[in-house]
Amino acid sequence: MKSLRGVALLVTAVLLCLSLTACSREPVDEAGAASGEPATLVVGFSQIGAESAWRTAESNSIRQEAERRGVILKFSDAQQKQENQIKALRSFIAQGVDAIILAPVVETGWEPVLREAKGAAIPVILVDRGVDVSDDSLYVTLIASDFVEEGRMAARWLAGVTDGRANIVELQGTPGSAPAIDRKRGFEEVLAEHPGMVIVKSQSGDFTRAGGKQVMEAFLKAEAGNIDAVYAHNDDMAIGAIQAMQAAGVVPGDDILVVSIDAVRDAFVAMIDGTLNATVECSPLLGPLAFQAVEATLGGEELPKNVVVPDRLFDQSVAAEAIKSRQY
Ligand code: GYE
Repeated sequence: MKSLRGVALLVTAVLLCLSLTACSREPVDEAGAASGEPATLVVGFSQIGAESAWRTAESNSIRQEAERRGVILKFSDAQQKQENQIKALRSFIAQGVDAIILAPVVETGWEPVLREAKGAAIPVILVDRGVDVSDDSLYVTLIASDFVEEGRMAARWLAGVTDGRANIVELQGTPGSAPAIDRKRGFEEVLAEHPGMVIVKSQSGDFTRAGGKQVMEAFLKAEAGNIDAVYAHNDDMAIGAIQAMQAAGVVPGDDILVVSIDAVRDAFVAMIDGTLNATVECSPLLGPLAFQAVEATLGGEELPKNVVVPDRLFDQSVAAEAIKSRQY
């Protein structure tokens, strides 16, 4: 595993390289060539949906950065359905956009449409979630957090505060999505070193508050008095689970510890209230990196296949101070 410092250096180097490239490129279309003005880029963004506060923050970041750069953004919300994303990509290809930014809902099933984009010479930049394809030339780069490491961080924190002994219930993200697969994997990797830490129940809450609440209600009924901790793959599900506990007369953050991932504003509010114990940051502010990558690749640059956005963990002891500088 790379050290955090190593990853930070890598990210800095990539940012520098991307920004230098971005500065040197002046896109020119026919009208622009005639007038001497740079052309306006047209970029299609296929977003998953609006299932969580994280997702809304990511959409805002992409929109703001497009506006800041004067890029025409074609924004498509797939309402959590891969088939809608595939339709959006086909429509972007038919319209002849300059580039596509894709946040893929699940990992598999992308090859045919990515081949169509490649056939039309439209570069695809992946943001936030990865895909499982046999040919990685089908996308330019993936800009995302290391979800496996996020899962490890959550488990290490829980092992520390429970002395390695806890009955855990897990609220998983969307089945088949990169963050659900990898956050589970990283968490379980650390649990393997702590035989006293056991996942007693695990189910998907689809990354939503309503899903987290509903699944936690069922867990509380099935495992009454037997749950020491909740591990939620995102803050929204953790907040739903907190509501379920409160309705059942259980004190969240105390009777049952709660650790989740994302570090959205409401997670800090919950930590200050004492109902959430810790959250691992996952930055949704991917707009600047995504458009730097778009401009760099259109300028003919080779980009690294994976740009890792570094994350950190916040607990209740730092929440009141940290919330002042949170941007999402
Ligand atoms: O953690 C969750 C969202 O893909 C990293 O998706 C993203 C995840 C994020 O719905 O809140």
